[in-house]
Amino acid sequence: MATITDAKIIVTSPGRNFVTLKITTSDDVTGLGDATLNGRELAVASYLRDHVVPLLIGRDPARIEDTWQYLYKGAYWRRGPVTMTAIAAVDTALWDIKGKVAGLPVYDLLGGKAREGAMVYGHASGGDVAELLDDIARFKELGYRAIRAQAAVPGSPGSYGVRHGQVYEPANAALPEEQIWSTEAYLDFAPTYLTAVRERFGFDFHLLHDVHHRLTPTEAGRLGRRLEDLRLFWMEDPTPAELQESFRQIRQATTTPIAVGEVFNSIWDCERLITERLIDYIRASVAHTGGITHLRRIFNLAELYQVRTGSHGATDLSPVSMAAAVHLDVTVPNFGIQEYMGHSPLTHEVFQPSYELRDGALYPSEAPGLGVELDEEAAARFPYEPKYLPVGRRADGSVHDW
Ligand code: GCO
Ligand code: MG
Repeated sequence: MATITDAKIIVTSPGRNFVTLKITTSDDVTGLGDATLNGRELAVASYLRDHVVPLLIGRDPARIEDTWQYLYKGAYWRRGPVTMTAIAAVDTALWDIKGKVAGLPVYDLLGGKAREGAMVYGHASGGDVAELLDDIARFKELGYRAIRAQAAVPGSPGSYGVRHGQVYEPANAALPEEQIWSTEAYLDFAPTYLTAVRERFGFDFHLLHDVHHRLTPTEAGRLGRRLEDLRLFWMEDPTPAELQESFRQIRQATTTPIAVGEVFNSIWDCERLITERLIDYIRASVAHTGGITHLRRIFNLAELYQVRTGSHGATDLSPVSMAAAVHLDVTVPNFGIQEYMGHSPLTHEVFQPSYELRDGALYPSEAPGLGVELDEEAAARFPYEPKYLPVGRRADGSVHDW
């Protein structure tokens, strides 16, 4: 039996921070797992280094499910983003190893392809409506079949999702930037620019929009109703999801499809949302939801209730978990869509994934395992830099959901 002989935590910042776990076995097979938790990176690095790595040495790398249960139940303290991101990194690295040992891509270990590629959506944005429309035209030319649209709200400098420069990167400051947000200005403006998008480009592509947890259920229901004729693919994160029951009110108010889940870390965050059909798409990710093993369980539960998948894929999910997501996406029958923001050239100096973007879809490679290489020498050239996500405030100074 092979054993785990080494597990190393690599913290690197090629354009943004990433934490990666690299597991090595006694047969010299290595596997990678993404352990990046935006703005809380070092907490996961410490959890892994101080509390997980010592438990991995000597274990059988083939026993993925047993290792998952051991780390989850064995910690006694369950769930939470730090714990579940750490478990995810171990789980993903073990699937990578299993694929390499078997000589098979991970999608084949998961039952094989149900489709060739995973349709993705790209992020179009603009400082005003004209800029947004130009950006959408650019994504359409690039072959995207699904596009998310976000524009800066006049009078609300803290608008979510507007790119400045080449890459959208909200974790941009050594201490959190504070951004002023006006729900009223947003609710007046968002329907006008989303309507302008449909008027200019028609309905032959999927249009998505992210509310980023900023509305109450009442406000979200009202927005969803106003957007119904635009036939959105989804309205994302309409309200904070700690209270799963609040989605029932949105559901009753509108037929605009609802997506949620990028901050979830366990099946228990969405069990009710799924089994009571309060949402249409579950957006949990490999990196933050306990890895391939646990995310597959969520997707399988969702399938029973006709909820489709739409995994989080922002730049803060490294190419390692993006590759894992694509392997899982092509196997699950209830796949919906995959978010894909791409990564910067600097990030690709460190991580070389072999998935391919073609005609608006990501295709996994045939390489054994996940098909991602990490250049450790390049990683060492980019030391960690503290970077925080912004904090939202209302005009009266009180804290609002960012
Ligand atoms: C998305 C997300 C991200 C998050 C980011 C936080 O839909 O892609 O909302 O942009 O804000 O992942 O770290
Ligand atoms: Mg989002």
